[in-house]
Formats: sequence, C-alpha cells, structure tokens
Amino acid sequence: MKLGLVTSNRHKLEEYRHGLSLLGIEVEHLDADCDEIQADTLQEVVLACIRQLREAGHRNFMLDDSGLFVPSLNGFPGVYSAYVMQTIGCQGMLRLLEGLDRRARFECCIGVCSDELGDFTVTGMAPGRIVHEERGSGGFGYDPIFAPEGQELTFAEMGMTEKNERSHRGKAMALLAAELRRRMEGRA
Ligand code: ITT
Repeated sequence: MKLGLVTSNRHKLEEYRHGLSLLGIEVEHLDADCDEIQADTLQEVVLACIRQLREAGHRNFMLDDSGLFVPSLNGFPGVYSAYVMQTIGCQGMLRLLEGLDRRARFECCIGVCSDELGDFTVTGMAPGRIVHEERGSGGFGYDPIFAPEGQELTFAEMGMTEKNERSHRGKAMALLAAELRRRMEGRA
C-alpha cells in the first residue's frame, strides 16, 4: 500500500519512510499545504488539515501534528511546540525548566484521509524527561534535550531505528499500520 505524506519537515518524511517500509507501507511526499489552525489538541489540528486538503481534492494521504508536553509547565509547549521551537528553541526550554520537575512526553497524532478506508486518527506517546544540556546531532526539533524513559541517550544521540522504536511517531506508526490492516480486512 502507498500513502502520501503532507509535511514541510524532511526529517519526518525520513522517519515515516524508514518506519513504515518495515510495516509494508510505501510513503510518497505529497506537496500540499494546509493552514494550521490554533486549537487545544493535536487531533483538532490534524482533523482541520484533513478537511482542508480533502476539500482541495487530495486523497490517500496522511499528516501528523506533534508536540512536547511538560506537566510542570502545565503541558506547555504542547500545541505551541513549533512556535516555541522557532522563538526560544531548546536553550529557552532548558532555561524554563531550571528548578522544575523535568518529566515530559512527546505526542504524535497521525491523521489519514482515504476514500476506501475512511478518515481516522491515531496517537502515539513517548514518556521521558528533559535532560540538562543539548546532546547529539541526529533528529530535529527538541530531540537534543529529550531522553525517552529508561534511556540515558537523547533522541538526537540515537539512530533512526532506535528513535522510531521508542518515539511518539514510531508508536503512532505501529497503531496506524494496525488500523489500516483492520480496515482493509473489514473491506475484504
Ligand atoms: P509539519 O510540516 O509536518 O507540520 P513541523 O516541523 O511543523 O512539520 P509539527 O507541527 O508536527 O511539525 O511539530 C511541532 C514542533 O514540535 C516542531 O517544530 C518540532 O520542533 C517539534 N517536534 C515534532 N516532532 C518532533 C520530534 O520527533 N522530535 C523533536 N521535536 C519534534
């Protein structure tokens, strides 16, 4: 099976190609754009993008909205993760967390738009913590300051296989593949 991926982030495209090829799904970059709405949840953002792209005539695609949630900051940056990365970046997050509980989680909500299988979303989560300094050069975004639960290494210090095995996006990909299989079997 082949699915288009709508994203402006080449790292995400690589993570999807790598993770989903192991699950028998081919990923093709779909060059389309949607205006990300400001909403309270990742899922609302994803569903609004799917509606826009569906109205523009696109089908058989997926996209994700992801974010870093820090309970000691009441869930911030959460749905504001892209803006916070652009403005204060990893260094700003480290400053904000001085003296606070460093537990955090990444969430990734993937939405699929398909005429045959229907539209649906799945959400993957990766619990972990914000480390004390930036470490590693792999990945993107907050990867240099996030270590998943039970690990000393940050996502930026891991290879793509290791990140996908533990990450919010890797877990969402596994749920996506299972849901696609369930829907395809239901159709047969
Ligand atoms: P899209 O075009 O796919 O939306 P994006 O980079 O804007 O690409 P998101 O809106 O989903 O992606 O992500 C919001 C921010 O959260 C993004 O700017 C990253 O800095 C960060 N982020 C998302 N996934 C991440 C990951 O796997 N590792 C580290 N940071 C991540």
